[in-house]
Amino acid sequence: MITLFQPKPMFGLPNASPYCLKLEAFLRWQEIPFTIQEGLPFQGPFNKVPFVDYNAERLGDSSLIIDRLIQDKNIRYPEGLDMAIGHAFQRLTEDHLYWAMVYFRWMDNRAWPILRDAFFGQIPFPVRPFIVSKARKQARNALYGQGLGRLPESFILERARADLSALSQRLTEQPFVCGQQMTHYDCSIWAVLSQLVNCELKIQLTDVAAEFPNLKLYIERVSAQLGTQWASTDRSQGAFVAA
Ligand SMILES: N[C@@H](CCC(=O)N[C@@H](CS)C(=O)NCC(=O)O)C(=O)O
Repeated sequence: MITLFQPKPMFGLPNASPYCLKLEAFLRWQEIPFTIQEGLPFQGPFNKVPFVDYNAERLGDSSLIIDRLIQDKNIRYPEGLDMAIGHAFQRLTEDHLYWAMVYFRWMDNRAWPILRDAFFGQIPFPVRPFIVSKARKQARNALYGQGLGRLPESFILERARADLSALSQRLTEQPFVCGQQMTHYDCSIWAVLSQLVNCELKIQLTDVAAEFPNLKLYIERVSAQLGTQWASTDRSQGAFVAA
């Protein structure tokens, strides 16, 4: 049995972290039994969520965990899928588009107060301002270190638009990122796109993603493959409760 540690559901999604959403999607898609416990980054091996307890080991990093499960459960894909394309688009979404999302969640003064109250609102007042300011500073430093945070906002938006355009083109040509069948790469891409398209926290990238209507159809296609109410319920109606 696997225990998945991640933050609580938020903004109408099972998780506001795309990496947590991706890993949970993968476990559900592969019907690998797991339970969920609330976890915070500092408890994980890499100071990030998600992390898992698996066979008496604590493992971190969603991709490392998925690679390990693919190996241990002997998960095989059919011939003919373009796994290199899947790998490249996973990098595009997780290591570039994700950071644009972080920018517009944490640095844009329209989204920030909503995010702040949702993430930190439960912390008792005397320490809350200190923790909030530390966390936002960390986010700003991370964005600066990654590089996007050094650019003017309009450039970040254009870069994200270029990513979404490339994804949209690929997913017009093929139903899933590697071709005709879903792979774990779709869990990554679906999880990031869900944050832009289906999240109650609207950011500037929400509008940019809406310029590519086939991305919403792709989200629905992957949700249907996940095959559970967890993924397919229309969360925009507020009807969803995480299992
Ligand atoms: N490469 C990691 C990335 C995980 C990650 O960045 N998680 C974020 C939440 S979306 C986190 O824990 N951030 C807390 C921090 O950086 O202190 C994975 O795939 O699991």
